Amino acid sequence: MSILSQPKIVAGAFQDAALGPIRRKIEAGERLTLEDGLILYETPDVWSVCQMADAVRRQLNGEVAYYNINRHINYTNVCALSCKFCEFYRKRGQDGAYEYSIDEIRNLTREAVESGATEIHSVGGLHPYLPFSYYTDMVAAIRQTADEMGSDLHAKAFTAVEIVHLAKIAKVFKADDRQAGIRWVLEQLIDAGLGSLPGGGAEVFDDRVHNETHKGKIRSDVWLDVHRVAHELGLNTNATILYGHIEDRKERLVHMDMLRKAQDDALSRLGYESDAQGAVTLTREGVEMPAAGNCSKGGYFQTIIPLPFFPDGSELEQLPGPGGIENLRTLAIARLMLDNFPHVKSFWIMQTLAMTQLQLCCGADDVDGTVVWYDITKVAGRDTHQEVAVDDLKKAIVEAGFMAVERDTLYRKVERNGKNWSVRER
Ligand code: V47
Repeated sequence: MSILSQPKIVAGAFQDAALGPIRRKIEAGERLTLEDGLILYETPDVWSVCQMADAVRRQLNGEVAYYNINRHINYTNVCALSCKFCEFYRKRGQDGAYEYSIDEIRNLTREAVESGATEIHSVGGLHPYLPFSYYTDMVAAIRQTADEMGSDLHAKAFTAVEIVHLAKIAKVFKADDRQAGIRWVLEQLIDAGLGSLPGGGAEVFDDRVHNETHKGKIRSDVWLDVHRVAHELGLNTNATILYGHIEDRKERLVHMDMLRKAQDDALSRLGYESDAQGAVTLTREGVEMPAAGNCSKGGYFQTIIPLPFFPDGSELEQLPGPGGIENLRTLAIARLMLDNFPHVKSFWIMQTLAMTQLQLCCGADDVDGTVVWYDITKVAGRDTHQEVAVDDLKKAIVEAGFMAVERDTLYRKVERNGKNWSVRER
């Protein structure tokens, strides 16, 4: 039976004939072009776009919607960069600037384990003075504290931007052989207990946007290098796109295309066959999803997380930020374009839980998470304590029509008994 034959969302009042050929490509598991992406962005029939994304999401993940119990740690807001979209960074000595000691990281880890968390997600600014050992000590402190408490808590830490910063601090970053320094840093962090890389710092892979909003940060080629080396070392990673500021929709689509090409390479290393254009799609009939968990044969991108721009407090505060329909549409298009990404995550902290519920119906299969403290963006009126109870998360998922399944960082199903948990083997 066609994956689109049982629509969950009835098409709205708008009918756009331009969607027909796209629908047929999706049904055949064919890759969409940038032109297709633009049609999906421009059609007034947004509900059909959402409906197609929902169908693909059900093909890949069935009736399941994942959630996780985690803690985000933003270990410092001191940053050498001054990205225009960011309200989080401070300069050293400035009011509100902070950095956590390793003892504070240990305490936060203890609290996370006590609350039954399966993951610590730790990222921060590019601190100009902390030594390289601070970062390996941080990962080791997370893992050792968890081990002492009998927990398999996963340490997911450091965006690609931080990894390159660490290579510079350790004086191993060479412009003519970038990957060697990146590899060395990742190997040290893996030895200390790092389990995966988050997807932050990607912003929009475009030189114009880079020069206007986050000059000084690594460019797309370096971001992709970090993830490639991580994959080669067997780490799974995530990817983001920060949309709704000065970029245009075509630039978003180019970003998605660059990510799916990088994923083609990662999946090829895992033995997937590509088509004549080098594309590996998971939506083709008979193609299996990559196994959950890290794998010595190589890692891959697990999920794309579309992040809507929050203007408040940033240098781009005059911009309105994306509206609800744009958020739904962008997530749905990410699901349709990124045919080789197993998962699409809705980060409720930036979307709100209500929008996350709608996104579950329009392509998302995953919700991050119980979170607790989050400093990088704040939904209006909230302080940095942003926590959602597990029951509320589950209720939101079930209300959206899905089966709530707890996962660990590597998308293995979690068996839970109160605060104690384990993962089913792969
Ligand atoms: O890298 C910064 C973005 C990212 C703003 O990998 C902003 O599982 C919106 O990457 N408005 C951090 N976004 C968050 C992130 C993330 C979140 C959840 C899960 C995962 C994962 C990754 O937030 C930054 C930057 O791209 N950001 N400022 C802003 N004003």
